[in-house]
Amino acid sequence: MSKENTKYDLIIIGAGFAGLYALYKAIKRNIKVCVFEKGSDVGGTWYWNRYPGARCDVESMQYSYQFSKKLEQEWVWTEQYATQPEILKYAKHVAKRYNLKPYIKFNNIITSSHFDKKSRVWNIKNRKGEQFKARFCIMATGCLSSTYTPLIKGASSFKGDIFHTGNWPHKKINFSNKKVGIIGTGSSAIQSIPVIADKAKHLYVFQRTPHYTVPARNRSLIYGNGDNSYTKREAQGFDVDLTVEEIKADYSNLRKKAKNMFSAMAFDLNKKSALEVSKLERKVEYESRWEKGGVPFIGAFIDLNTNREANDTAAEFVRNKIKQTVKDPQIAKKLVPNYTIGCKRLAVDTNYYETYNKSNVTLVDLKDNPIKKITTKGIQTTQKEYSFDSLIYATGFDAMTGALMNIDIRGSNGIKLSKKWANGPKTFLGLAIQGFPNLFTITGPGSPSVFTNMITSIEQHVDWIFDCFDYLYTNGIELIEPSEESERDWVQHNQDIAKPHIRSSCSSWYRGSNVEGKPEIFLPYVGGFPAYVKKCEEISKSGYKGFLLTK
Ligand code: N01
Repeated sequence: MSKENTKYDLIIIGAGFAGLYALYKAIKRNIKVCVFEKGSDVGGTWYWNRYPGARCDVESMQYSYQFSKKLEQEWVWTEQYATQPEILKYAKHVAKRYNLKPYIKFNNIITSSHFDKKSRVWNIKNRKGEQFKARFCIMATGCLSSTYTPLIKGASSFKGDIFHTGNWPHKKINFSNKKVGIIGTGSSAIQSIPVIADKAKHLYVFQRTPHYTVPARNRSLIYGNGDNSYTKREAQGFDVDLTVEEIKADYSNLRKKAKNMFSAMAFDLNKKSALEVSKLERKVEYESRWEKGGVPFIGAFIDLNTNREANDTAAEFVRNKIKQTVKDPQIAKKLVPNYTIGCKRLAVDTNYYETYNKSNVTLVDLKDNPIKKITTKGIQTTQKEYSFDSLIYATGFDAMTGALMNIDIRGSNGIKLSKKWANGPKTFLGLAIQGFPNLFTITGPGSPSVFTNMITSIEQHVDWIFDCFDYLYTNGIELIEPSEESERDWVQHNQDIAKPHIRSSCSSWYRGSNVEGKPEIFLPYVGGFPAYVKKCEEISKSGYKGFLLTK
């Protein structure tokens, strides 16, 4: 086995949107760089999540890179919400357009990354036993890339086909005339259930907690020259879809508006409180957003994420929609969530609730009827055994920390990341970790990441890291890591602002509560994209205050 031991300036782990952009920047700067990628191609989350119905819930005109105006203008999206294959095609296009692939080692699983204090380099090993060295290491391993499969008694005895939505096979799976069981009702399940139900002989949905979802109202994007600018249409209240040419003509304005929003997504946010308007005005606002579709539903009023009473008006509206849509009142009752809306990530769907009106769909409420075990034929609950041909785990991810903790990362004193994070992740800005010099995490825990348009957050992180590289090179600094104090304060600040937030009011992967044994600590930064960017800029402008710099 070859022990390559090649030395790079920079090693990037992961060739999703984060890794690709970091690579692009490294090549531009003539940095000796190498990317390691587990998959056989680029795309990260969009390479793995190929389940039926997978698409993005951020508008495609916004879910794209903005580092190149040319790229922005030339790429053609076809739908309001792009499908997984289209997003993957985009990632491949970017890799080809900027000739990134020669720098990527595919089918390459990194197993360890150890910092050697003496030589000041990271020693990185892959599963084949090959070793590489680098001065800097960027972990572009993704927030939702380590799938979570709950340990259910008897799981290995199931004789049919087993799938996980987050690690879907690369061939077409045909569920026609098949009986299918799906565990979970989060975003992935909500997208796939209607599509699978269209084909399957029977679909059993095993639901532990009902999820809120709003209609996507996905549509084809309109091409053809219009004469209204984005700003003009904005003044009209976004009632009319813009043509793609109109959006592209005013792209920078759209991007600017997005960057001023909590979620780094441009949408119409009502500045009024839900509690200051009449019941009728509330209803009109919710109805209009329900009709327009998508996550902007949660922007109906300014305080839906911060005030429980306000939140309950939106939650009640959706609960009524579920009851109106699902014909069987007993089934509707099971689908109605009783917690705050937007606490778990608000899902966006096409015909989700309608699917429960189909005769080939059975909702199994695990609250009344818990799973006892998985059998050779299906799932045995306390009440009965459900038999099927295929079992799908739509059970989500070991979010934000899983992919990092899966690698044996050791810092300057040999300390293991998994040990340091045993009681929850500790980072400064979600970008860097005390005791782990010259290592950066893109959209790591403690950054806004999953609350935002991910591509925008990725670009902001990568730009910040490369500006930092420039500073280090210019000033002859060899090592950078956060101070203990700045890391401690950032972790504390994160927890302080998360505590009163609606997103802390239920159990979810944001808090690590979905994975058995994972410490419950709020993972993403909940202060919003603009506040976060301001903080990052203050730090870089101050000569990296809060970091220890060693010449
Ligand atoms: O995962 P989830 P996901 N027994 O963790 C259930 C992004 N995403 O893959 O709620 C029975 O949300 C669990 O039940 P409960 C998006 O950020 C984006 O769906 O814990 N059930 C839940 O219902 C999203 O939030 C897009 O009680 C069990 C489900 O499994 C994130 O990815 C599309 C169980 C897991 O839901 C994750 O979504 C898809 C058990 N032992 C995903 N364990 C778009 O852009 C877990 N569950 C549109």
